Amino acid sequence: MSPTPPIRRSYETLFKRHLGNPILTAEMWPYPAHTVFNAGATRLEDGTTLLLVRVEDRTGQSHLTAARSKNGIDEWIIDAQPTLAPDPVNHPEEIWGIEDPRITWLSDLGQYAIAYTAFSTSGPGVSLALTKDFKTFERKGLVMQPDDKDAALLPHKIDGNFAMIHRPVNDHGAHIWISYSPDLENWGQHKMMLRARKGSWWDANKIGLSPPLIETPRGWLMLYHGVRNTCAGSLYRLGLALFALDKPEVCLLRGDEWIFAPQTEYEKTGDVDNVAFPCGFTIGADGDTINLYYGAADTSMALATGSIKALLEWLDQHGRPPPAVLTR
Ligand code: BMA
Repeated sequence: MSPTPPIRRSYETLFKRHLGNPILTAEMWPYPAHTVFNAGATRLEDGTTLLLVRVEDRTGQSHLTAARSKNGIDEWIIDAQPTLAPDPVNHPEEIWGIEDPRITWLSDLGQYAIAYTAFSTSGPGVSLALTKDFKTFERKGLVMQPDDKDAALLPHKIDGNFAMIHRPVNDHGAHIWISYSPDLENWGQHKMMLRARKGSWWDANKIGLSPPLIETPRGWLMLYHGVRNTCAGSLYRLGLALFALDKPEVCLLRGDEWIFAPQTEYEKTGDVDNVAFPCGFTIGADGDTINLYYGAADTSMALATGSIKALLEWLDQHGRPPPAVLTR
């Protein structure tokens, strides 16, 4: 029998905001930019933290630009020009810009995979690009047709196939799915991973993957955003779930409560108020610290740190296997 959880006097703080937030703003950009947010993140071989930042200009369209820092906190060196710009001539699906990249190091290929939103005239879809150095890119093109977004690859193959998480939308809702591919181009074996809940739940209206999954000995840890529509607009908050290592579509535990929500001025006020939207993380040298990079109010970039161990402990106390159908 599991031990009785201690009585709670307040909610746990699982992610601590960096006091210097926001860590990246449009004012720091080497060229005109309106907002900088929703960056993918990775740590390069030499220890440098690289953020691939979504930059929106005054046309309203977005491109991606790399910012590099030795400590992942400050002294960012930002590319002087867009690092990955939309290419509507060869990729018409990018006509209205490219957004929200998630980066995964694929050890099988010795390359980084970037899954990003391509904003086409039919809506947002998922595109993939590969790179070794964040200077040159091999575009794989649109791999999931609109409406689909919030995608990231798993870092290694599952049963001989690449795996990608994504969030298609249809009349039946916006839920998180996983699909498999032998070659990163042909995708199949589509499986539902996690459903948006209903009614008054904090994650009732839409859910989507936030950063790529975090691999732990106990399973794949997922931070996902849940959206609740209110009369005052949408609220974006973060929840936690754990999936089986060998069968990532199997959810082992899902927390009922959100664990992170817009609270500070830079998260509550901006182009889109009340948004905390992480698209990337790095792991600290201790193997436990999560540096979570998130877009704040679709305006700037912020950083918060958490612990894998603490997240798993929280899920043990506050999570449960999801029922087959969530109608409550
Ligand atoms: C989502 C995405 C994000 C954005 C968020 C809040 O649907 O488009 O890029 O940060 O909405 O506006």
